Amino acid sequence: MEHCNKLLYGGMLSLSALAGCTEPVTEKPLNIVYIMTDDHTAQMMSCYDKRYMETPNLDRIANDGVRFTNSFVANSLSGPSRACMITGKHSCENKFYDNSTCVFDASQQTFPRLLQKAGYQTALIGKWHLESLPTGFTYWEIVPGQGDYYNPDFITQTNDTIQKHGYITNLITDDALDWMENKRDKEKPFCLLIHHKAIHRNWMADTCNLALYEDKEFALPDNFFDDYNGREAAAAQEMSIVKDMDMIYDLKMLRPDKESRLKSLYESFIGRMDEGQRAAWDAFYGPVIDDFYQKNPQGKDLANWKFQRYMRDYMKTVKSLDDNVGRVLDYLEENGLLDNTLVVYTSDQGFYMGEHGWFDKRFMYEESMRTPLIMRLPKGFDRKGDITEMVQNIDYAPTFLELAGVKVPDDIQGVSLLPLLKGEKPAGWRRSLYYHFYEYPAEHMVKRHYGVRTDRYKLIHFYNDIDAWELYDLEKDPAEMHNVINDPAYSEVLADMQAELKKLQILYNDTDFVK
Ligand code: SGN
Ligand code: CA
Repeated sequence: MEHCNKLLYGGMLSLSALAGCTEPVTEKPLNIVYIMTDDHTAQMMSCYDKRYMETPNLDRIANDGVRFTNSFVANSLSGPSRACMITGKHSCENKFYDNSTCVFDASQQTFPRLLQKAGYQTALIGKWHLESLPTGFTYWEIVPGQGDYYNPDFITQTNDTIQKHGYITNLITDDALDWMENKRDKEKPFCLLIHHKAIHRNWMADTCNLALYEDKEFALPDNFFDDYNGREAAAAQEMSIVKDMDMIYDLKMLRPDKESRLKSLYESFIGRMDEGQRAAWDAFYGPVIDDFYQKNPQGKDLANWKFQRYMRDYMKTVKSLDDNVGRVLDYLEENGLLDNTLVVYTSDQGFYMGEHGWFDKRFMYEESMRTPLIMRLPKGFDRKGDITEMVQNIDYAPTFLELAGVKVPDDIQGVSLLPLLKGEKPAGWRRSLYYHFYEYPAEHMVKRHYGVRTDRYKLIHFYNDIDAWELYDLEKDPAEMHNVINDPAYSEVLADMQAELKKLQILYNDTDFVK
């Protein structure tokens, strides 16, 4: 019966073959539902990490499908990461290097454009962040820039800006369900990108979730009070929970007699709320604010207080997301779409939950270079459980194209994950990943760097106004606390990693940086 489970090429699933090896009577093309959040890190998903919170709907995807345990981005920042994902190319090739100076060249090749050309209905809903308007979509509705949590504006396909009433994660999902139900051509296969604003800073929960997790206390990560010894660039960042997290904007401790750098930004965000939303917000935060200023914690007590509030706000924001992923899964199930749809859940990068004392991302260190990646597979794909091969967000484009039966253009730098999803163990899978971060000088002051990661080692070069190399042995030092660049015991590893780095820079055309 082996052939009964075989996927036919051309993005078609032979249903009759699956049913009983008779002559094909009908073929259903495969759809793609790609859900991407912003700054949702694997530590905060129970299918990856049991320490903090339950995410039952995300776990449904992982339990019914696959979980990638070594999934990474190429440049840990929103716009660049999205550009890598949509083009299948590193930043040096798609030319969207950073959030602050770049505009995406929307005439370039992207997987939605190729899918649309091949007859797919393509849709994009939510955060886009590439500065130019989307191309290659049958339907789109995006939020301007980062978007707002409450009563957000949306830019429509006619280039109008409309304000919707409600909480962003619900509204994006409403729009996605409405498109699947009412707006698409149901005769055609579809590719729907649902791009959430959540879990981005400043982690504003929906009013119905404000009371959650308040009884939870979390242990500080072991390296929360990192001294950054031997890591000059790590010492220079401005993303410390203790030093840089804003008491009012991030931690919501608004009081008329208190000031902070980002107070006015926070006021503009809560200024978007209607009376009911604002009353619920104040009813929750009022007592927390009073208690905080009365106790006035200092030093390590204040650090711990900030960490607990950060964790709880973040988790409440994830809760809405998880519920809304559940709505999408239910819709697909109820409408008989699960069997011929690939459902992908990922984030535009990982995030620090207090590791090294940080929030934010950007660094090539593990927590931000990693990104969650789980998939529910269409019928006919046998793989279940963990996929341990190293994958990167440049791989999504070729995967989706191959799934749809569209030829993967030669200039795409990612590799299709389809063989892995079919349960094959491809010989000669890549042994290393390339990374390059450019946004500096900028917010959070993470210096420019590039590097290479293998399954065991990581080599990083920080450059521009610094010239610092770092080498980590991830097996012995998974938290990346000991830079062994000058340790003679690692001289052979270093030579090998330098050669690997050069190889990747040539392979991906990042040749200005070859040493
Ligand atoms: C905003 C945030 C930063 C964050 C960047 C990039 N500041 O500028 O903390 O690093 O976005 O995030 S805020 O004061 O506006 O909240 S990204 O995920 O979009 O790249
Ligand atoms: Ca992001």
